[in-house]
Amino acid sequence: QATLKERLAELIPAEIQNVKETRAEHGKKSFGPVLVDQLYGGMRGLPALIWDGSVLDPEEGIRFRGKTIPECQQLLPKAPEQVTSLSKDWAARAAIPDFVEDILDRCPPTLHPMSQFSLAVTALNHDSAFAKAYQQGVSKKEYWQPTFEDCMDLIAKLPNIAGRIYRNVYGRGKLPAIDANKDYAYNLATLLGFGEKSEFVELMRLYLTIHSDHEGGNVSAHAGKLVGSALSDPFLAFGASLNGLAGPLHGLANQEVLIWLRKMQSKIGQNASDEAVKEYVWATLKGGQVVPGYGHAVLRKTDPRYSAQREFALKHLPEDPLFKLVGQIYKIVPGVLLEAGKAKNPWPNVDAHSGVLLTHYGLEEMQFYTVLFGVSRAFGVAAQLIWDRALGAPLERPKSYSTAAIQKIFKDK
Ligand code: FAM
Repeated sequence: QATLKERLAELIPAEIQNVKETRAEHGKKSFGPVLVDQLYGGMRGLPALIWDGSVLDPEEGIRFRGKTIPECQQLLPKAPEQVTSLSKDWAARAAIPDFVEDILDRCPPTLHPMSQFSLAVTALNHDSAFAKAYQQGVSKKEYWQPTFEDCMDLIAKLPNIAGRIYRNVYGRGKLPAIDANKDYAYNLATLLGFGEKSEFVELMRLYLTIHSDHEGGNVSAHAGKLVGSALSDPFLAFGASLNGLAGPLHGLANQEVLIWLRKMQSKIGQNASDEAVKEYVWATLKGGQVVPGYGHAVLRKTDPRYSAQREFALKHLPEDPLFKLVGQIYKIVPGVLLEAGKAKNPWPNVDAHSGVLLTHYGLEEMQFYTVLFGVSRAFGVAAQLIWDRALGAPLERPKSYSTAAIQKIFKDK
């Protein structure tokens, strides 16, 4: 049974050849015009990155290595020995340095969990295998190996970092030890204090999978890729990802959804009528705020990551009042967003549902939700960093223009 690293070493040469042939045949071909609006409009739809790990179709949603979420749920994990050996490897790498524990312990509980998370991850640069190898003059062809080691260490250390932040900020006492005979999701759940709730462990397995990657262009994946392209090690690169994920329009939305739902309940009650809910949604829009958990830069249909969570809720918590409210919102918000006429996608995204599931099992501290999103997103960012180094992805350096230049270039066109 090949280890993950041995399997990668087998796959890389063929992919290098595949890219070489693709560039030889198509390298000089054009996608077509780049519009001035794309420079001002956040590069929407701009062909700019390569990433094979996942592809996002606006209508269908995400495919991980070509498989939809339902297909993944059918197929994984059918190779328990692969999972077991990886779980054991991560358990063996899980401890974090004392000084990183001290950094976390010195953070005031008022420092947002995402800022604490980013501090700790950046500090792991202290023991980076890639940084060390680079100083020792590692050859470019070998970059992917120390990158792989750092990525395994990064993923392995996240449950202890997340667990320590959760227990420090919310006063949950000492961390339990990692169990080398249990999988990653079980250990994460246990470090948070929910390991004895088997349904919560099952929720962690779903949660960690569906948040892991969402194509290469979302802020956290793209930030990691960009910073990694400067040969900043995976800890520095993923620190950048986390700082992007902490944005309310990106990963912080799962916290914002719960805050918005709670504000709505305090304003219009626990069992409000559709009319009252609709009025509240309009009030949010008229107040110049966004409805968190709805819309998407690429999706134009309900996010399959939302649907997968809805199925879990229908199976495990059909009577949960907050789950019912999310269902009521789902009936009302798209119509309002369509009527308001601005959002290109009126449907829910992954964040519209995630906090409701966590709350049901007692993880009610919504300021912590994006930390869990970050633990999961590490899997996608790590995979990209390893493949980018394996394929020799160069420094990313797009061209910027001044508005004066735009006016000059296009004034007679
Ligand atoms: N509520 C209110 N207005 C919205 C909206 C929403 N849910 N979604 C989009 N709009 C507005 C948007 O603000 C923009 O208005 P302005 O022209 O005044 O700036 C207009 O509709 C056109 O925006 P768009 O092209 O439809 O969306 P973008 O691609 O610019 O932005 C999102 C995409 C996700 C940032 C946007 O839908 C949004 O702000 N959603 C709410 C926050 C959220 O749920 N983010 C999480 C996204 C999730 F996928 C993730 O990353 N975790």
